[in-house]
Amino acid sequence: MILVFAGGVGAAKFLEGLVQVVPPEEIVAVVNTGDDFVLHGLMIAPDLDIVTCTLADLIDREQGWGIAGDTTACMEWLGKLGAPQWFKLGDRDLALHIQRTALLREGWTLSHVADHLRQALGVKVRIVPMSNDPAPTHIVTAAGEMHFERYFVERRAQDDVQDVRLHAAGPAQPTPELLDLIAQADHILLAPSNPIVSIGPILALPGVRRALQTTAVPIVAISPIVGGAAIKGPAAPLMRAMGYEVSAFGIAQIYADLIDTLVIDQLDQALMNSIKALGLQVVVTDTIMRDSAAKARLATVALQG
Ligand code: FO1
Repeated sequence: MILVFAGGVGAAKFLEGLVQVVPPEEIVAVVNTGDDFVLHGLMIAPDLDIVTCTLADLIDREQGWGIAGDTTACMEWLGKLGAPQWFKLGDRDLALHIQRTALLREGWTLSHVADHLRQALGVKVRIVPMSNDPAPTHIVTAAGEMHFERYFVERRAQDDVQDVRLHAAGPAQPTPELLDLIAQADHILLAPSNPIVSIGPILALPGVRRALQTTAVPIVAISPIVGGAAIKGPAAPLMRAMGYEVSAFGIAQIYADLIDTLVIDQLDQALMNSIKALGLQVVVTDTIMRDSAAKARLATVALQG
């Protein structure tokens, strides 16, 4: 079994590569829930939905989130009725949140809901939330402390980041099966997601780092930073705020005590020796997932790492 630590868009694209090179039934994605929040009275789970809808080939590929060709009738009426409009939710997207919220209210765990939704959408990869407890990521800025999505979407990541608070609602436990999945995995991959607010929340769960450090299985991470910049999302300001250089070397520093191999882009070839000096193996390749073949190639390289 191949266990992939996943955030949102970058991880979803990487998983689209992985399913081309190994049977999807052999893949388990453990997904960040730090972005989850309540809006319109609904339990929104951005990374779970991005991974699920991408693997279902339903995703809006322009945005990387939301459902392709979705309509916005409900959002328009929500606006007419005075509801917040800053987080764009299409009609089919809302159906996911309505059903998730209904099942959670009936007492289902988030894991059970995520598994039900991915099966309903025909996804063969197992999708496991990192925790069944609320584990919101808050960003501390000069304008105050706020949920990640308010910082990133509502306020367009304009605020200076002073700190990042993971699991800001209090102690969160890993999903019960997560530590077993780590122990049973034949490959453990950290997808090219934001190390601070996408992979970080998973690693911060009690027992996860220790489980990764004690498994004999090689742990391979793919750098989401190429040529000193993130392909998508706020990794740069968040890495800077946490005192890391915004580069593949910064990624290596964040993961140095956990991983065996870091896959970096050929643009970052010059960083190879400084990353090796941290005790890591380095694989240099084209990590830009510009098309299906590129995604499959990257997945193959990561599995060989
Ligand atoms: N990101 C935005 O920048 N603007 C949006 O309006 C937006 C809506 C949205 C709806 C559903 C969903 O699953 C994700 C959505 N995202 C939106 C993406 C999201 O903010 C981030 O990509 C993830 O939380 C980070 O991985």
